[in-house]
Amino acid sequence: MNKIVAIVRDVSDALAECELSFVERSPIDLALARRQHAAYVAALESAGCEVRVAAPLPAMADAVFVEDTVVVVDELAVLTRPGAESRRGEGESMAEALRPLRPLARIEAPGTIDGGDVLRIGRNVYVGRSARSNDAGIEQLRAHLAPHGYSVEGVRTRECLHLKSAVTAVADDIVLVNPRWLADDPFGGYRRIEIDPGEEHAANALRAGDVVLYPAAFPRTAERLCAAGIDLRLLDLSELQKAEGATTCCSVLVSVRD
Ligand code: CIR
Repeated sequence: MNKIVAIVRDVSDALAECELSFVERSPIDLALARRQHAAYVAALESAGCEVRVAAPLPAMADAVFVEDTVVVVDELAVLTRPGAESRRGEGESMAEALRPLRPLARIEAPGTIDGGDVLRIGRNVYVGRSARSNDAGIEQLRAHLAPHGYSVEGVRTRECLHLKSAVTAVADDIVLVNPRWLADDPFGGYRRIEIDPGEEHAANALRAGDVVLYPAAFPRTAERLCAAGIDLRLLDLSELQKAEGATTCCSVLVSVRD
């Protein structure tokens, strides 16, 4: 039997100084952000995940968004080199959390990758060619993953932070897509659910075991997901969304043999 270990990190005191690219800065209620994060962690636990909390980094504004620091597959974990310089100090404590679980590899300069740009569906790995992830980083990721049987394909995005802002997988064969944010679309081989056009940030959903964690802020897209038989756990993530965070970004899920 496999279990899922979910690595998370508490919301930093400095969240209000987060990086922002496509979202206007607005006041963040830190206490509410922490309560919303606690509910997210509880949802992971009730989905059957074993939650482990990485070392706190109170001065690093974006440290709660652990997804960007590492790409995990069954065979190894690749520590990224995030595209935003302010985020490059987040990785070492994630390396500590991952060392017992996977052999570690690293993306080196001049390569950059944000984990939010990396969508794995089975043995297919799609990587956003965004402002955060460059071709050198994608080439290095391919060199780490191809020997283990993964294909790695760059996908151009537009007007959004990461590839997983534009597309995520909600089942083995179903993608949830905002087509307007994809400049390339190699997802024709999957069943597709398009977001409601009035909910442009709605394409980011987190599969955890048999359920999908999803923002309550996108009810019309949620209806489309429910109609397709997806079992949603709705969460209020308003304060993390103000920091341009999404649902996948606050955890790293690692499948581990029990
Ligand atoms: C950043 O711009 O890096 C953070 N404020 C948000 C990162 C969100 N990461 C993600 O969705 N994977």
